[in-house]
Amino acid sequence: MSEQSFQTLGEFIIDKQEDFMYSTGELSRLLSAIRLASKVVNREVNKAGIANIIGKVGSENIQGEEQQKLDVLANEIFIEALSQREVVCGIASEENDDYIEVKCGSNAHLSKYVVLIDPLDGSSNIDVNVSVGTIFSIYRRVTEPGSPVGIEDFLQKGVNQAAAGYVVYGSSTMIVYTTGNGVNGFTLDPSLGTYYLSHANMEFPKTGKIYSINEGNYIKFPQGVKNYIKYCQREEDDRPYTSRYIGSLVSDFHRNMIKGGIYIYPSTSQSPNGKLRLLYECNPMAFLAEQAGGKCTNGFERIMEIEPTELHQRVPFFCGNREMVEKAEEFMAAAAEN
Ligand code: P6P
Repeated sequence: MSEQSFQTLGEFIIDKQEDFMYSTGELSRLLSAIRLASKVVNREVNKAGIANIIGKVGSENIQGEEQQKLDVLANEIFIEALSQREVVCGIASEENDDYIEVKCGSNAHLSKYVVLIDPLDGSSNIDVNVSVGTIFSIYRRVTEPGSPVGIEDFLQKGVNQAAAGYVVYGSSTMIVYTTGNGVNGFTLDPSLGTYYLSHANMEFPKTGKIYSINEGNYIKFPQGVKNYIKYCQREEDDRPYTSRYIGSLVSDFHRNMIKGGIYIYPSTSQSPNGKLRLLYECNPMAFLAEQAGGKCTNGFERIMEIEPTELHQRVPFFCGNREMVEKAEEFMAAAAEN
């Protein structure tokens, strides 16, 4: 094998441990648990078509969405990996109605972190072999160490995140994460089962020409969004922009961060708060976006400043290049004035 010039994710996590004052190594162990779980999920995603685990288990999650078999499996894999290592005291998942107090082992309750996760985002794409992702958000608990974890440990503003990231199970599998010191991407070498640093210090390009939105919902969009879409399509200056929408948030976000673009899931007449969930989709992606020089709002205010009220609450979501998000916000503000 040619000499790999990349640092492994494991080495990187240890090297960056110094970024944390009084680091106890707990966050490093937490990130390592996520790394391991992602490899197991990657194996299952890659064999989905063969292992006949495609399709639905006939159950629904709290979102009322039919759960794919892989949804359920991915959820179990991440919960198991996080629980068995006594690195978190609580877990909230898109697939679970309520949060889970981690009791495995004698010390889990002493851990200072909670994790919120969307174990397999975009899972409806699995049957058609389109990339999917895992999204995670990590907070320090606010309740007393050793006491039972409480809902207040999960209902924290995005600005309080200790770390956030995603796994994209695409043409290659990558982990992209931040601990507040920039964004770094690691690509899995499946022949070795090792992630290597492949995208150091990821940042949105200064400009972007891609807009990602489900235009099938056009008629239901707020007027400001309709006006912004028409702006993207007009033949003037550097436009028309390119429309790219995979239907998998992680994949659309990942492409836009590399090539430059904006992803919008706005409120609609049917869903006044949009579709995406604040705590385990919008906040982690917002943390990454801001750390990569981008911007993330609900069309009017910073996503990471929104005070959460419910575990599965939804918010409108505008995320990407700073200048593209600000242009979209201009159209939202102008429409709101009329
Ligand atoms: P729609 C997947 O269910 C998801 O949460 C995101 O990954 C994706 O961008 C969006 O919903 C797709 O939603 O309504 O356009 O199919």
